[in-house]
Amino acid sequence: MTIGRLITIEGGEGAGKSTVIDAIRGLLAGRGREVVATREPGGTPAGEAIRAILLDPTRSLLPETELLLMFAARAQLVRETILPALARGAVVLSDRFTDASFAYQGGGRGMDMGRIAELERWVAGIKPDLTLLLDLGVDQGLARARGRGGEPDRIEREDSAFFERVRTVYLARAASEPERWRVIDASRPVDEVVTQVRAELDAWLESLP
Ligand code: Z5A
Repeated sequence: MTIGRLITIEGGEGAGKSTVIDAIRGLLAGRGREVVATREPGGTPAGEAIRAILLDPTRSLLPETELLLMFAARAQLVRETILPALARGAVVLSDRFTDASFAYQGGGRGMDMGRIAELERWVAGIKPDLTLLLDLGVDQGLARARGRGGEPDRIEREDSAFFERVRTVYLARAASEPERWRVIDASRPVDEVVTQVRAELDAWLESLP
């Protein structure tokens, strides 16, 4: 029986998560695995409605509201999509997961990490098997995100200091759990980033029982 796996892609603004996910879907499918790609916040009809509230730049949300809405969308995604896909033996590729709550709400907003860990245990209940952190400097990431055009969303409107705290938490989490995380230097051209991600993924897949 094939064992399902959860792979998450994390990073700050404009790190290239969507670009990398598009590139690695084919690699996994080429190995004969069912691939289910999803994103957070969102990924289900209810989760996408919650995402619209979370990112609406005209709304003012308390940090507690923001955190709980992130986990409300996650509860729906885990039970509706991720757990059934893992039970079928699929590889789930998620553009962000619970680590983003530690980085953005814990680091960015300064919320209590213990509370977030409690929510992780209660609401998410699962941890990724592998997490790819696309790391790059805050200024470079913000420049890329702005280069895409369009109005910044509610969270993208935060200042550089907020995103520096987000990056610090991501790097600390990666350093504290190196068997789960792979840190990718995302400041390089897309083809170099994708080549390294493919190599990391190949090595990891080979190492699986
Ligand atoms: N959030 C949270 O606070 N708490 C949580 O628990 C969760 C999320 C789950 C929505 O996430 C927001 O929710 C996010 C975190 C917060 N807020 N912020 N800020 P999202 O993932 O949907 O939004 P995002 O982080 O803003 O993603 P993004 O800006 O779409 O970034 P991306 O997917 O990592 O990048 P991309 O779209 O692939 O690339 C961005 C641009 O750069 C694009 O024009 C690419 O062509 C270009 N690009 C990509 N890679 C490269 C390289 N290597 N070189 C040059 N140019 C590149």
